[in-house]
Amino acid sequence: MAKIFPSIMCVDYKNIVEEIRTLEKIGADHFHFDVMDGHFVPNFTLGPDMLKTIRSITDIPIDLHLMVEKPENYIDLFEPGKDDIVCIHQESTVHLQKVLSSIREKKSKAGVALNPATPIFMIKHVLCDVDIVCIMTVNPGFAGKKLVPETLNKIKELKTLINEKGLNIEIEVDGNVSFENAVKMKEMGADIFVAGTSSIFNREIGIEEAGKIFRNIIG
Ligand code: S6P
Ligand code: MG
Repeated sequence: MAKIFPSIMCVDYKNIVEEIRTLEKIGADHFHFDVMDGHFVPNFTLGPDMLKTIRSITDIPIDLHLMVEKPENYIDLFEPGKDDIVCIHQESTVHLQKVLSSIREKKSKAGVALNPATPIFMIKHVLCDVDIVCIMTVNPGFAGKKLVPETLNKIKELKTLINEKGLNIEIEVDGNVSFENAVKMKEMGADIFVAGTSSIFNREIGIEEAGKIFRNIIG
């Protein structure tokens, strides 16, 4: 079954507890937690203290998306657990294999993310070190950005590679995963859908109703 990872960055912080309860109700599988450092991407978002707060509100595991340079220096700050995913960018460290294997040594799930311009072959030799590959379908840094259409072909290319090699890797898509785009992403082979302002945080529909629509679409 496809998985929904609501993006915590898109929550209304004035009503955070209530919104998290609604997200639990619609069947959130993990909470997607975006971390930005103002260098790797031109923005700042959530940090370790905020993550502690989220963990005090819910037991749903975390999908930690580190959009930071040299993620190896910051992973421990977030105290990842065994059900959590730690996702680092291929472009963010020169020691990709080492950092990915260190995440697994800590017993968390290892994820690698790719910016839209980064080809799939850049991670070919670390596929045995990851549980999840996150295809960024927008340029990272902000919610509410437009899909980069070529990234749809990357999902398909990756799916083919995973099948050929018989690997047990889930494909996550992050960025402008609207109801309409989610259909195309699923067709290409996506398993995990990061839900942001384009879908479940559509304030006109409301989280609960949008969550039902989204679940029906991705199956
Ligand atoms: C973007 C970040 C994402 C956003 C998500 C928002 O840099 O990594 O996880 O939170 O993409 O979703 P939407 O539907 O507003 O694009
Ligand atoms: Mg993200």
